[in-house]
Amino acid sequence: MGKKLIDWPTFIASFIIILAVVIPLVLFPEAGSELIAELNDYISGYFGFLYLLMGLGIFLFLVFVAFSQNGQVKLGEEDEKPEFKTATWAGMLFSAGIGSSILYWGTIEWAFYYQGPPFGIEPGSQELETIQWASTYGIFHWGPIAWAIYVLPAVPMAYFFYVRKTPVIKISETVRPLLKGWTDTYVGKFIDVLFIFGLLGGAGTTLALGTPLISRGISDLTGLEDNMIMRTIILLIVTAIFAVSSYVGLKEGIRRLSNLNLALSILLLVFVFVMGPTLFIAETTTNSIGLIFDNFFRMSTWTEPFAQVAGFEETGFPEAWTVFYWAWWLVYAPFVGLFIARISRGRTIRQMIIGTMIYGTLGCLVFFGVMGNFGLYLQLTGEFDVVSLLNDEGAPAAIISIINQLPFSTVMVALFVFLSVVFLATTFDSSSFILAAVTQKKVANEEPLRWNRMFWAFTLCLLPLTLMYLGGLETLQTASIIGGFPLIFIMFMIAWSFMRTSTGDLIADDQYEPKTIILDYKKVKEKLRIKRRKKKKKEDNN
Ligand code: NM2
Repeated sequence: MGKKLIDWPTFIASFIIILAVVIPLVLFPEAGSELIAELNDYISGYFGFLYLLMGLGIFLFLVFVAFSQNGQVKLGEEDEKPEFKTATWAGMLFSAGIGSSILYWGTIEWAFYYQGPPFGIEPGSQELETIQWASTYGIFHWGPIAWAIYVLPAVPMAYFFYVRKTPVIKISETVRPLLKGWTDTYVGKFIDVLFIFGLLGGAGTTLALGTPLISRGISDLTGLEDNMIMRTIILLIVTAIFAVSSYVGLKEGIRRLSNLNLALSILLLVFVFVMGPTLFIAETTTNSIGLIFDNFFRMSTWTEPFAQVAGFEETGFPEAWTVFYWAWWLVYAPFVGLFIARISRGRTIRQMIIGTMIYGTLGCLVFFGVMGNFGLYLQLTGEFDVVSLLNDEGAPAAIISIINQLPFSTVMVALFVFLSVVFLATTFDSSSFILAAVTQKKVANEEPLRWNRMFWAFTLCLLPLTLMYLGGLETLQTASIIGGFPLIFIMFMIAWSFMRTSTGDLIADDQYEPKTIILDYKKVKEKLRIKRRKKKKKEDNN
């Protein structure tokens, strides 16, 4: 069974961590919930600004890289054409980075902001301001900074793949230029375990959010009661769908399903846009674009600093939302980054960075613009009181009810549930793939061992199951916030390592011209050596 292939220290350490989190929570749910709430307050309260700075920092750094000499580096041979057409590339990029959560938050995020607006706006008193931000803030949280967080690890990975020709799958490998020999010791393993810890937290949030949504939808369609048993069964069935298809080698099947998902998502969006309040959606979304451009830096740095000391009422908005989101994107970044790197052969670093930020943002903008503003429209016109339902019965109920307001409501709810199931199954697919790959010493034929993938697929269920039992949005968010914390520092190391390596390579090549790069690092070293020798000779002669 290829046991020799397993990197046991990483494997066991990761498994122990997950058990160490899950078992106490199951045994002591109340004390566990309290502890989680305290940890959340502590990390997001004291270090929230760090997450915000990281987000903005990564964005500015990547814009700099894209337009610097490093950005012109071609990921592949000098005259190579991009492996995928741009439209295909953008679609793949989007499916890799986005899962069922966009159905959830895209439809309902506005309703949270409508009740708890940002920037100290009094809910109910400044109606226009409140509405404007309600329809806009979600787009910001799924916008350029979020996608910048995704693409940062992709940059060194793609560079190592296609320029240095060294395959990189573990996150510890991307910081090798900095860690050097330490990468192969426990320091490197520790970094990989931290990444696994983060991903388990992020996937925990995703699965614990997505499952109740599916459950509510099925209950709506079938009349069955939506309860914990049904949710548990759904989570296990989704895992099993993925596990079986992956075990019998239906990898192609999952990929097709995920393409189908993209097509059906577009269908859903077009349907809602055309059959729903088309002009309202178009105008509100356009308005949001302007609002974000105008307030980009304000939104990315707003920490609500004076509330505590000056006695204003503290809303906790930045911690509950922006900090949570940056953490959530962060925990997914290393593995989505790996995927982005894989599909970007033949592009330049600049194209990869700017393309990811633009296409990713546009995709999310359309989702939030159409789905969110449809819900907002129902609320504002009084056609349907989404907010009351949200407060009484929770987000999944509110989301399914919004979809129920569409023409052909049963078909649309069924479509929505189907989309969520496939989105969740693909999250299992990619997350378990990467968890298995990271816990192996070697990955033969680019496929981790099957049993190892199965193992992680089912292990992935443990945390969301526990989180669902504990309940509460904050609990789910905390999983990502805690999981993401160590990654802030790792991201910094990744950026540093990349600059060190790529700039070193570029400087080393005196023949450097835009779009030509050194593909062979040994050659670079040789060149450097010759240069040094020549210099020394000159000095000796003098
Ligand atoms: N992100 C995009 O749950 C999902 O849809 C996976 C979530 C990080 C907010 C990604």
